[in-house]
Amino acid sequence: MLTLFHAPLTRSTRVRWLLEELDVPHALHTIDFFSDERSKPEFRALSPLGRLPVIQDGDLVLFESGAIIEYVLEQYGDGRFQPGPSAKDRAPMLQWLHWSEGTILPAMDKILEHAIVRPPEQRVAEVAEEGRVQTGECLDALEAQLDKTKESGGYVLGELSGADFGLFYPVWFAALLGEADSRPQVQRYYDTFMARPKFQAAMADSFEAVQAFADMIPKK
Ligand SMILES: N[C@@H](CCC(=O)N[C@@H](CS)C(=O)NCC(=O)O)C(=O)O
Repeated sequence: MLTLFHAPLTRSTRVRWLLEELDVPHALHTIDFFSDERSKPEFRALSPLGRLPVIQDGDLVLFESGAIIEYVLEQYGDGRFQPGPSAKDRAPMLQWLHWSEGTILPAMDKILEHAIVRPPEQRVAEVAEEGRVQTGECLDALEAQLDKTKESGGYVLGELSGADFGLFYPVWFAALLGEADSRPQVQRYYDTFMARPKFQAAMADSFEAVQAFADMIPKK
C-alpha cells in the first residue's frame, strides 16, 4: 500500500488531497515537522534533504510534490484529473502544476521568510518587498487565466485537474496573506476548492496550523 509521509500545512497536503479525491487506499505517516524525525537516517534514506512530501509505494520511493502528483495520476488516476488524450492536451496541466512550485511559491517564500517566519533580525525588508511585487505579478497572471476558464468548471483549466493539486497551495497562502481579496477570480477559486468535501477531509488536520500561521501574519 502507498504510504504518504505528511505534516499538516506542508506541501504533503497536495498529495493528501489528490489521494482523497481519487479514493486511493493509503497509509498516512504523520511527522511532527519540528521534531528531529526528519533528520534521522531512516527518513533521510527516503528524502535526502529531510523534506516533505515523500511517498513509498512498494519498491518506489519518490519525493518532490509535482513528481508525486504526476505519478499518482498516472498510476491510480484512470484518466481522472488529466486532460487528454494527447501530450498537447496534457501540457497546460503540467505547465500550471510546475508553475505552482517553480514560479509562484519561490516569490511567495520571500514574503513568508522575510516578513513572517524568520526572527526579525534575520529579515531583509527589500527581499520581502521583492517577493510582494513578484507574487502580485504571479497572482495577476493567475487571475487572468481563471477569468478565461471561469465558465467551464471553476478550476485553472476549467475542470479540476492535476494542476489544481499544486496550485491550491500557494493560493491558500495568498488568501492568508490577504492577497486574494482584490482579485475576484483568485478568491472564487479559493472558495471553490475550500468547498469540496474531500479537500476539507484532507485538510482537517491542517486547520489548526493554518490558524497558528495566520496569527503570525503582521496586520496590515
Ligand atoms: N520542491 C519540493 C519542496 C519540498 C519542501 O521544501 N517541503 C517543505 C515543507 S512544505 C519542507 O519539508 N521543508 C523542510 C526543510 O526545508 O528542511 C516539493 O515540492 O516537494
